[in-house]
Amino acid sequence: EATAVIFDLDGVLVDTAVFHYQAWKQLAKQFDFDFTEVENEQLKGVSRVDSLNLILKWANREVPAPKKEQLASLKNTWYLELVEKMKYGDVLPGTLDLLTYLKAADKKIALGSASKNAIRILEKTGILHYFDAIIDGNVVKNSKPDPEVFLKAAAEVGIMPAACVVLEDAQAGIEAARTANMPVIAVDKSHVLTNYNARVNDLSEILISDY
Ligand code: B16
Ligand code: MG
Repeated sequence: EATAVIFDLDGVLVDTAVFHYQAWKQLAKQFDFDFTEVENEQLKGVSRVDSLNLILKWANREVPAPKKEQLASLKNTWYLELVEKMKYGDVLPGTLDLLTYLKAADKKIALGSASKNAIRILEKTGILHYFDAIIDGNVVKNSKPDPEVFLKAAAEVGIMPAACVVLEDAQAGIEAARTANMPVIAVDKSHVLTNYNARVNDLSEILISDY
């Protein structure tokens, strides 16, 4: 039975992927690249700088480092404008029930996200107070599939990796959890992920006592 649950953010708790998509699309337009949802899929769980590098590669563009920083920060400004429109309770199906259940059952709740905007998003949607530990893009050196983010989360809540369960919507996150020796439940409506221990369409399908 899991003693701690480590949540990915984007695609598991909140639907911010659509905001990332809009902001990247707007940025790509600046260099005449038509960024589509197919490419956006490949950016799930990928850090901001790695995402920009991929888009530049797809667009066949080379830009110097300072310009890259400028582009990433412009994208983030646009992204945050969309995040600011989020409201209390703007979370994916099953999120509030699961967090409430876990709290009542005295399980540790941690965040393991690549995002540098994680705390703002948890605040805006009203779920920040549930978390015992927040490990995000500001704390982690090596992005998923490196297990660092989940190992740090487990350490911070004081639970052995094997007694944690990870909830993820990206393949890189699943690999990170496996390498961390943690069971992982894929949140994967579209059946595109592999190598997980269990799969759900969304958090409303999770009976955490099973893990
Ligand atoms: P930011 P997750 C990831 O969140 C997103 O899936 C990915 O698309 C994004 O580029 C990354 O966070 C970084 O986000 O620009 O806010 O730092 O799924 O790891 O919670
Ligand atoms: Mg995700």
